[in-house]
Amino acid sequence: MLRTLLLATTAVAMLGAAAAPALSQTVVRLVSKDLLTTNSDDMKEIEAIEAGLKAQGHDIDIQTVDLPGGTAAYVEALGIMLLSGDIPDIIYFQGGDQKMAEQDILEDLSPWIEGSAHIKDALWPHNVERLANYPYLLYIYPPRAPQPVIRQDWLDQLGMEPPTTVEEYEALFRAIHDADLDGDGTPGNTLGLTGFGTTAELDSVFNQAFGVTGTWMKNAEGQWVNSRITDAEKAKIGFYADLAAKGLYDKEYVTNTYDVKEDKFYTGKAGVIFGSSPEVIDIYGGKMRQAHPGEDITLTVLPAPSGPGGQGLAAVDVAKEARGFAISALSENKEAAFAVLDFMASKEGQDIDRMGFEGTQYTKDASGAVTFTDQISTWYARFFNAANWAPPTPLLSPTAQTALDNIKADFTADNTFVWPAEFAADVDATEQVYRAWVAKFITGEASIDQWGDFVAEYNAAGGERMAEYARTVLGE
Ligand SMILES: [Ca+2]
Repeated sequence: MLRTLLLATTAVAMLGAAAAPALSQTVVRLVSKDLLTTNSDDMKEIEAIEAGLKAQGHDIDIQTVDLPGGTAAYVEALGIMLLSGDIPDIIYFQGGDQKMAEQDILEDLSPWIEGSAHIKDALWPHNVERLANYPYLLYIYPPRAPQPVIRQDWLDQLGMEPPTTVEEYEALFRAIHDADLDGDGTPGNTLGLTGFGTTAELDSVFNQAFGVTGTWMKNAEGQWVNSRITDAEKAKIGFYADLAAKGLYDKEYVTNTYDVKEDKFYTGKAGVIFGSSPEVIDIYGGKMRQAHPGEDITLTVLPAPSGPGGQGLAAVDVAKEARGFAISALSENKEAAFAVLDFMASKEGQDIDRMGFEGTQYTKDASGAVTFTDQISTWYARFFNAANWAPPTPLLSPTAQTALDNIKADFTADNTFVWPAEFAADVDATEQVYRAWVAKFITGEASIDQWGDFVAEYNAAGGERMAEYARTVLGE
């Protein structure tokens, strides 16, 4: 009996020895928004990532944590989980990261990235600057830079080229308005341009044109002031208001939701709208073709115009990433956690994350040439959009590729910074004052001659206090 037991024990011990490699597998816990065990595509991708890592000598079991979707619900649930002491190795933040960084819960990623095999080559220029200012979040995507688009067949009908100056933009909006491009028999009922919520999209191409070079600018006395209250800003808002007064820009932009904005474009009630990213511009093109079956419609990206103050896409906030992946400073598996992120920035990782799966999102012929299927239209990257990755077959239309090339060619860093918590109320109040006055100028409720009233209200709402602080940060 004893002998049998000993033999059995030995057998187990030997089995254990034989299975020893399995013990070297590292568990990495990962929490990310909308990455769920109930989503079969998510789990298929995680399995492919594990297999890809294993092929490179990293035996890692990635265990995902399910949290509610929706930004507010995710941020709240994540905060509760972290404060309870349950801190996964890799954490995706979409807000709420600063207080975790302040409590030393987030790993400084700088040395890891410096020693990385892939991430350091995959970063976009603004990522490099944001990481230098705040080394806790990694979010490898091109910066958001809304760009205007128009139906190419409408440009052709007008016999016009894409506008390259502010004056040519107005001339294009005027031509769209005066023609009957939507063909309803009534000229004058199509807007040149529409938008939604705020004028932030327009600023993307008009800020530099009017000399709004960044968040902080020097006034005539050589002092830093918020660009919101400068003469350059006044000239830009005056231009928007003038377009609206002439019926060329949509006075209803404040109440338009994004789908109302899009609908006006697809139905011919507006000639130009802004797309927030190259991918979104392709979605607009697809929806436009759906709305007009049988017509061969392509969209054209319009360039950032030159104006009295310059030319280019708006400066990009590089104070910190607003969202992204962090590694827990308390993790016992930092090397494995970073290996996962580094793999996602590699060619193998990007092939999975950006293209999905052979036989579903794409097919390969005998020569290895890749053809994307319709399924690719609903596929999205769960991790990164690496600056140095190129698909084997174009993923973007030529139009969207133009938008991406513009973003790559035209990066300017903004001089904004992260506000200390005690300025939160001032930041909110001044932004509200600004948005309210811009709406009043554009709807005609206020005249641009009342600019001084706006500046006084802005400064009283916290603008003066903010500027004083900014001068201590920005120096001479
Ligand atoms: Ca019409």
